[in-house]
Amino acid sequence: MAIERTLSIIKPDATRRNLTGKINAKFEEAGLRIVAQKRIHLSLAQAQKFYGVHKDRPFFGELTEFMASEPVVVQVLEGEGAIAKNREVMGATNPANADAGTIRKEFALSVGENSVHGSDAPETAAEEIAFFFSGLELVG
Ligand code: RTP
Ligand code: MG
Repeated sequence: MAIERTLSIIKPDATRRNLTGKINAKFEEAGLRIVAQKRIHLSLAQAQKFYGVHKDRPFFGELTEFMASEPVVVQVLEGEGAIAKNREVMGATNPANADAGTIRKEFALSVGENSVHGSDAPETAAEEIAFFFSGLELVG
């Protein structure tokens, strides 16, 4: 399995509840290295651009308003098979369906306020990392 990088976002429901450290511990325990990280407050336009793939879904308004409601922590995680590994550590989108020990099982409030985002494929990971970070900010 190759070393990969993936884009992770700790969402407003989690930053608001001071869960950044506990969530980062889950990533690090799984062997994912945090090679870039910053706290930002997305504008609504930035959230709409980031989630453009979902623009026709019924939850688009709710999702983008939530993501712009309070600060988020955006980060790049690196490791063997990092894209799939991160999604394993995150758990299912709906916390009711997430496995025990996953971030969403332990911390998510609902299917919308589900604490973390993770890229879903190599192409989206590359696009999403470039959306938030310049090459200079990635410290491997
Ligand atoms: P993410 O993109 O945030 O990592 O989550 P995901 O792949 O597990 O889920 P996705 O289908 O890509 O949906 C993106 C985000 O939209 C919100 N959502 N709300 N109300 C709903 O039924 C609903 N469905 C999805 C969630 O915040 C989800 O993470
Ligand atoms: Mg997704």
